[in-house]
Amino acid sequence: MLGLGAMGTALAGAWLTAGHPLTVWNRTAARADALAARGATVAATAADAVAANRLVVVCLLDDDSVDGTLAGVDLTGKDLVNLITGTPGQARARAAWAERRGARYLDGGIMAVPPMIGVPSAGPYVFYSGSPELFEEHRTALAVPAGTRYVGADAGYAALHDVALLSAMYGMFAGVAHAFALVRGEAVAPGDLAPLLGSWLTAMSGSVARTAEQLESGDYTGGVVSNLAMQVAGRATLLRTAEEHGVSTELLDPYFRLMERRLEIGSGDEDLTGVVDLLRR
Ligand code: FVH
Repeated sequence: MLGLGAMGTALAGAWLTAGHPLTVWNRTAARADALAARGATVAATAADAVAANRLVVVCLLDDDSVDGTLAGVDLTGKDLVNLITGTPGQARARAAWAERRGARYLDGGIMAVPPMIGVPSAGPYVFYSGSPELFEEHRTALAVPAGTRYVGADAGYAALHDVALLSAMYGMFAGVAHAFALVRGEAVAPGDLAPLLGSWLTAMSGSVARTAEQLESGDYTGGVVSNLAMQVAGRATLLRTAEEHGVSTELLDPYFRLMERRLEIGSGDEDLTGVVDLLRR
């Protein structure tokens, strides 16, 4: 295991708890102390850690730190599992790089934060893509800290799924920030709004499946619940409320602009699925 930041330490801890023999390495050596006390073997160098076992798991900060850490390290015959959050392009390049060095490669995208690791009831999982043989061979060990979802032999697909989900999450965070900004300074406690926001977002999440159905069928008018023409008209209320409350509309504006563009081309009887097509360059 290379990389003992917040996530690497959580992963290593889960493997140790499950009784897996583990060799660890971290650039700042002191971060390995607690794991050593729990039975991990601490390697002096990244090369020593890689040499210790066939399965090599990397959880460093980013692609550059993987490059720097593994430069010149012999990867012949190794099974390299890279769990950094990177782009699909970086994953594909890293897979080709590993293959040139005689290693099999699996890329991972972690859908969890460190406290969820090793806690199945919290629902952590990791997207994996790349060598199917590597995945099958190490499936049991990989499933110890978090669930596994193999999404294809294209090494970029784990990152693609990971970044798609994270991007949707930031859209949700943006909406939540705007909602809290609206009630700030009013006699509405954030703690009172929070459960209402949470349950409303959960109720609205049903639209995700409808969007997928429309994208797959190509018919964006099927099963429309709230048409675009009505929603574009309604945006004025949201913008005016923001103005009345001294709240910037900078988080809402880009999405509303896309809705307007879609309406301008005559899609008023659809709902919001057409925005997807406007985003593709
Ligand atoms: N923590 C989270 O919530 C997210 C959850 C989803 C997945 N991400 C990704 O996981 C990767 C590691 O994240 P992390 O949380 O462990 O990150 P840090 O706690 O900041 O630890 C970073 C480790 O990387 C080492 N490191 C950084 N730069 C270098 C370098 N140039 N050479 C060698 N090692 C490097 C750092 O070492 P040190 O600072 O202790 O010496 C830590 O071990 C990441 O891709 C997330 O996006 C986490």
